[in-house]
Amino acid sequence: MAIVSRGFRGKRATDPRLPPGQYLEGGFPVLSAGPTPRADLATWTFSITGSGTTRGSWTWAELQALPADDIVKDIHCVTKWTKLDSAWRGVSLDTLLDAVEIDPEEQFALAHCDGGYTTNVPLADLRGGKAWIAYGYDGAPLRPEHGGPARLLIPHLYFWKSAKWVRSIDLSPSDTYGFWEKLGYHAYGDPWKEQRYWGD
Ligand SMILES: Nc1nc2c(c(=O)[nH]1)N[C@H]1C(S)=C(S)[C@@H](COP(=O)(O)O)O[C@H]1N2
Ligand SMILES: [Mo]
Repeated sequence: MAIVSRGFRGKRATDPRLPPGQYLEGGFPVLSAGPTPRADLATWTFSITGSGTTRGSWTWAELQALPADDIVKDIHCVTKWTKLDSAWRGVSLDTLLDAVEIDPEEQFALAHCDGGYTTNVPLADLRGGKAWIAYGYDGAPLRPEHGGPARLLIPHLYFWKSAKWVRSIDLSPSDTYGFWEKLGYHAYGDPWKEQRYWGD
């Protein structure tokens, strides 16, 4: 009887939303490679660039004026915590990318942040309702330690791709590794394929 009961509980403990090798985290850990930058919203802009030219740029007020989504997604950090049903508010990258000119060969993106952090992602992963510039979390402005005023949110990839304090996305015909990717993290980072490090 005890054995049956234990097996039953063991099975229920595995949430199907948990990717391989991950555990459930109830809190919201802060993971930053450096100090938290403080942005001045009066001069803040978010830009999309490519081949040395600016394709589009939005002030804080202009970004706030765009249609926003309320997003509820699971997020997966490569250090193995997964947070279910995290609730964000932000502007879809589809809205921003549709507003700018993009050369067909520019299929790679590198996000740049205040503080110097970078991360690469294929342009295709920023389209199709899969990525946002998020400025709200849990019904409040996104706190600075979690990337406020605004961060990239790409929940279908490991969370290091969700660049905090994002200021621009640079489009290019070639893929350039970002901060963690140069240090050995996987170029793509699919949590369901456990693409944590080079060679995974
Ligand atoms: N600019 C910047 N963005 C960043 C990071 C960082 O150090 N700097 N860390 C990444 C990593 S490894 C993770 S897991 C998440 C952590 O986000 P959080 O601190 O809101 O949990 O942010 C990602 N984005
Ligand atoms: Mo991370």
